[in-house]
Amino acid sequence: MRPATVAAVLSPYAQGPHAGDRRDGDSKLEEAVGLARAIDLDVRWRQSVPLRRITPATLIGKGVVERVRIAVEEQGIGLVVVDDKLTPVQQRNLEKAWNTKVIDRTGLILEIFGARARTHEGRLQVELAALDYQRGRLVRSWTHLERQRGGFGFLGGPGESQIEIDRRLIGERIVRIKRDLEGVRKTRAVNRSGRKKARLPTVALVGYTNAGKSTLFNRLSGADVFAKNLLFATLDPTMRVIKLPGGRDCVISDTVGFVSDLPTHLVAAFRATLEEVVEADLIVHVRDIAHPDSERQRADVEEVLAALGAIEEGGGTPMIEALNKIDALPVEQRAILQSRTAVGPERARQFPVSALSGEGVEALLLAIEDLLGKDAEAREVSVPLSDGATIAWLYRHGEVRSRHDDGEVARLTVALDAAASAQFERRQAESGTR
Ligand SMILES: Nc1nc2c(ncn2[C@@H]2O[C@H](COP(=O)(O)OP(=O)(O)O)[C@@H](O)[C@H]2O)c(=O)[nH]1
Ligand SMILES: [Mg+2]
Repeated sequence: MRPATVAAVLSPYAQGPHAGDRRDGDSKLEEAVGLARAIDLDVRWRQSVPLRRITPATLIGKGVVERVRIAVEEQGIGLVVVDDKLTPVQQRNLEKAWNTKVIDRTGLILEIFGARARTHEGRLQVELAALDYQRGRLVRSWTHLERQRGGFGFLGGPGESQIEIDRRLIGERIVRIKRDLEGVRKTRAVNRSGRKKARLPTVALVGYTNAGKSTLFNRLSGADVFAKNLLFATLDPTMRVIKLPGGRDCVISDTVGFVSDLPTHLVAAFRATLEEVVEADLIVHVRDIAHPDSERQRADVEEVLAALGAIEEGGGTPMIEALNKIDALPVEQRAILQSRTAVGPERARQFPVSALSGEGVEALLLAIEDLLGKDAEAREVSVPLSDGATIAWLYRHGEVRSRHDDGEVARLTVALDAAASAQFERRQAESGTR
């Protein structure tokens, strides 16, 4: 494994007359650090800076630029993330001032998506967004160079300057990707239904950045992260096979986190990285229940999942919520939450946990097992229509998904949990010996 890049995160926030600005600034910084960690940056220095006015050349003011310069030098920082939008000129000026690489928020998010896009479609979609971003940089950052060079254009056609060639190449690549995407979309549905049958049941963890998905992922898989990372360095580190309490295996996947104020031109790329969620057998929505925006975040996540067709009213993939970070709640609030989820209608849907301490995680695992159990044991059975007792038994103990009566027999697709399934085997064996 290559050593992690030592990074600094600088999070500018608009400072107005509101008392909440400071806290907004803090949670914005926290999120930015969470994003940086998502691509394994080793964040050694972080700071949130109020932006009273914008300095055109560098976005942030002179004093802050100098403070960062010192930190970069002292800590051996190789990359500074500026959690805002930088123009190409600002980015270049900061790189010069700090003598280090600088990326802005969009650049960081694109890095994450690029590292995490798993499907062909996801990769195409991310590349499309990245090219678009690059093209924007190219146009503006090269303009003055071009003027200096006088536009010889000896590399291209008549009168074509380097920037125009680059722009044209990017444009051509974009056209090609768009065409590929069309093709991928057409075959997607077919592939999906074919794949779903042969594999282990999959649980996808979704939620906002910093909700605790990765912490829960590690907790659920009981992983000694360090050792595992070394062992499986070449495997996808965001998927693991875990053993459920009852002994069954399932795959658990840690997905790309939702990001607050996602730049609109990155929405398609983000959704593409969530493709795998659509194919999951169960979605666990990890929520930071101690976050002040917890409810709004929940609504956001559900809206996106619904738009992807991952969850639907009265169908689709089952979803439960892990209400994470209960250890960070005030004692009374936590008690209320725990009693509500112990008896209320939320009982089967919401599970208070602390990924950090492990509290509640066993109950969550049992719920996962229960929900997967129903799905995985779906099977097809044929019962003589004369055997009304068995048919009635299947309706009572299982979930009948489909039924075709075919002459003398009823052909049923029925989902049975492990216990019901065993019982059914016994019934069949008994009726066979009669
Ligand atoms: N207090 C508390 N902090 C947690 C808990 N779970 C995760 N965190 C912290 O929240 C931050 C983000 O966690 P992480 O797992 O990286 O979130 P992700 O972005 O959703 O993968 C880290 O600083 C974790 O230590 C929890 O149950 N309680
Ligand atoms: Mg994570």
